[in-house]
Amino acid sequence: MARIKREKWSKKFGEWFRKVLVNAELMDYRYPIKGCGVWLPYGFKVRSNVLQVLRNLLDATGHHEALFPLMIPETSLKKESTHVKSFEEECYWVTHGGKKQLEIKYALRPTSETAIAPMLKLWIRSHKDLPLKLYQIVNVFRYETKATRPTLRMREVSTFKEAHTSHATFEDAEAQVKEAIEIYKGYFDALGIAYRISKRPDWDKFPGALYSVAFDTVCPDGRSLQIGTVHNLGQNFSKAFEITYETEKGDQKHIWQTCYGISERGIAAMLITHGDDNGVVLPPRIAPIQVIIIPIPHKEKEKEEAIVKACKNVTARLKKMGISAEMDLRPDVTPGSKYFDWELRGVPVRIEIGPRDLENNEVTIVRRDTLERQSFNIRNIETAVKELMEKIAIDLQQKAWQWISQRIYRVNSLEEAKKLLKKRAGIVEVLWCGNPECGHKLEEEVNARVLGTPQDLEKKIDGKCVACRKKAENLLRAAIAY
Ligand code: 5CA
Ligand code: ZN
Repeated sequence: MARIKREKWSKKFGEWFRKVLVNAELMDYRYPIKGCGVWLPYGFKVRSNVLQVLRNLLDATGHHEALFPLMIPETSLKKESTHVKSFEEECYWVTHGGKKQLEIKYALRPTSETAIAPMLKLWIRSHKDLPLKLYQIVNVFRYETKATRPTLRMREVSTFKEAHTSHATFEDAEAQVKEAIEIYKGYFDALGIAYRISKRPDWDKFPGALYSVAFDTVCPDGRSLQIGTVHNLGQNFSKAFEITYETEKGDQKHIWQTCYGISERGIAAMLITHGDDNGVVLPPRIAPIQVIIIPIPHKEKEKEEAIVKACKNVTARLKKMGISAEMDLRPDVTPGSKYFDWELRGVPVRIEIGPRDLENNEVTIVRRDTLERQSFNIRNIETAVKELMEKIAIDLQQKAWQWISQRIYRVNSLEEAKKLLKKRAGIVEVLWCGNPECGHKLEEEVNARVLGTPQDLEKKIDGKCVACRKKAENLLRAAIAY
């Protein structure tokens, strides 16, 4: 792989990312339909490990995994008017069964509110059925008109985790939004991704929602990337689909709903956050292979055999500890090429064993993230590797948070904000009166996107709106967004 230096990332990271996906055998994007890609076996393992983190978080908080059909009849999709207005244009439509034209066409789900709602209507009878917290991990289809990008903007989103919850009261739905935000924090923290949490402005909320809260990260080029969203749907869908429950007193009331979704874009954010010149860098929890053990060849047969034996021994001991360790014993490949291959694939820890190491009863351990080398006594190898992996996870996360904090700017004038946005410096925060017009002023000219108001800050607002100079009510974030 032609290496792309990290200094050039600001401009070249898109190219780096496309190359690394293929070269590290994560995804092949050359499928004959634009916006569709193939998860390669190694990438699929990474994906599975990421999803395990997510499933654990959801299952531990009373969510139940289910699986709904892919096709949604147009009659269902059309029931909630704002929802359909936005998604109609983005749907792939199934119009024929064989040669016969269908009477009612089916949409390939762009998201599943309208696939789930008719079933909730059948299932939910009384307050005892609530809350009901479901999720599914499926592919969804969106005929995206913006430029598609592997894993970042797909037309077949292959890894869409959507949670859909039903509640008796507005307050319960509000509490669910808070829980969902905590779950996503835990998820992105496990992947070592840094983020900001913002309540989207009214003009950019999810179609059919009361309001939307989003997680955004910042890419190496200074553009923001929306990596997850949590929506309070209010009663919009329950009214459209007439989903009611019997209260304790015996009256019928419409349910309150929330939904929250993330996709392979989060996996992409993990790769982009930690990657470097040499390829991807995987957090140890996510890495399919956590430790790669490489023997340093020796001319003398006996010494060579002793080295291989030591490698096998170390591998077995690590495996016994539940660590995913593998040896690279390929005979005709130089150690240098082996390092290159495993660095590219992001294996967090490399162990080299050579003749000198053996003489000293030592092994050489190299961490993927910093490429630092250290010698360890072979006797303590288990503890050394365990501790190192924990340290790598913490360091990766800290580095990511440090990086993003240097790309958040608090500014006092519209000019300053626009100047920073124009050069894609990251996320800018300004004082705002709450008037959409003032928000749009920030978006105009530089083609920025308002990300919304902070949900992750203790705000003391004191000052004037950057656009109209009236009293500010809140902070407003904006960035050039992907
Ligand atoms: N029904 C709601 C919650 S499940 C929903 O569809 N929300 S969404 O439209 O905001 O999508 C959830 C997340 O999926 C987004 O925050 C974004 O990170 C990701 N996503 C959306 N469109 C794509 C796409 N075309 N390719 C990859 N990821 C996407
Ligand atoms: Zn204003």
